[in-house]
Amino acid sequence: MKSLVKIMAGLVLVSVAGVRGSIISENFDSYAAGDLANQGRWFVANVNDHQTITVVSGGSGFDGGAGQSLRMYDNGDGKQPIASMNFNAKGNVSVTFDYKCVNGAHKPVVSLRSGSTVALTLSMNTSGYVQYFSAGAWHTTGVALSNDAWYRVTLTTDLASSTYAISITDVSGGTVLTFSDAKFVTAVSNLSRLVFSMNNEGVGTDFYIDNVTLVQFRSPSR
Ligand SMILES: [Ca+2]
Repeated sequence: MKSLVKIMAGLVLVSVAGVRGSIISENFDSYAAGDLANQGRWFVANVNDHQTITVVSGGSGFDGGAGQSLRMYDNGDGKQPIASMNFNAKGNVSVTFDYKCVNGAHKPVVSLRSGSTVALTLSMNTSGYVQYFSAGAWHTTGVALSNDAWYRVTLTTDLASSTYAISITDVSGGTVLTFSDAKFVTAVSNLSRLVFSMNNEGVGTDFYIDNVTLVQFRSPSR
């Protein structure tokens, strides 16, 4: 029944928003546990004695903890561990992922890029507040996430206005954050790269990602 509801919800989404299909669908459950060393379409960088990016047992809280997830850890030597995936999208995209921060909120980062140009970047400050970067500064959304809890994050772009909507829910389905006017860092005409990373000061950062999906769609005006 659950999957039928999902399919029906998907059909509604197609008819309303003109979704053109899923480009990325990654639950990390098919990998052997261990380093995510450039497996599949993933590209991993800056992993060494101080930084690890590994597939670990224990999946998203949205899956009841079953399966596996991606763990990113940094105990600091000035490098930024990066896990990224390239894709080829025309028009706007919506990216969703499950997220849990365990050991402090020290700047986990997600960004969407067009080639090497950062279109948007979303992070948390050291108090856990969700923030986006634009016009040379971080801007808080006014909402903090708790440590050790899974959240489902959805980012939906509007290339025409260089803005994006942020939606975050918790495992009980409750809305944690809806923010419709986050600004891009740089205006772009297309998006082609999804990046999970952390800032240089992310010492002791330990966060998990699961159920990464990315769909592309064209709004009626594009
Ligand atoms: Ca999983």
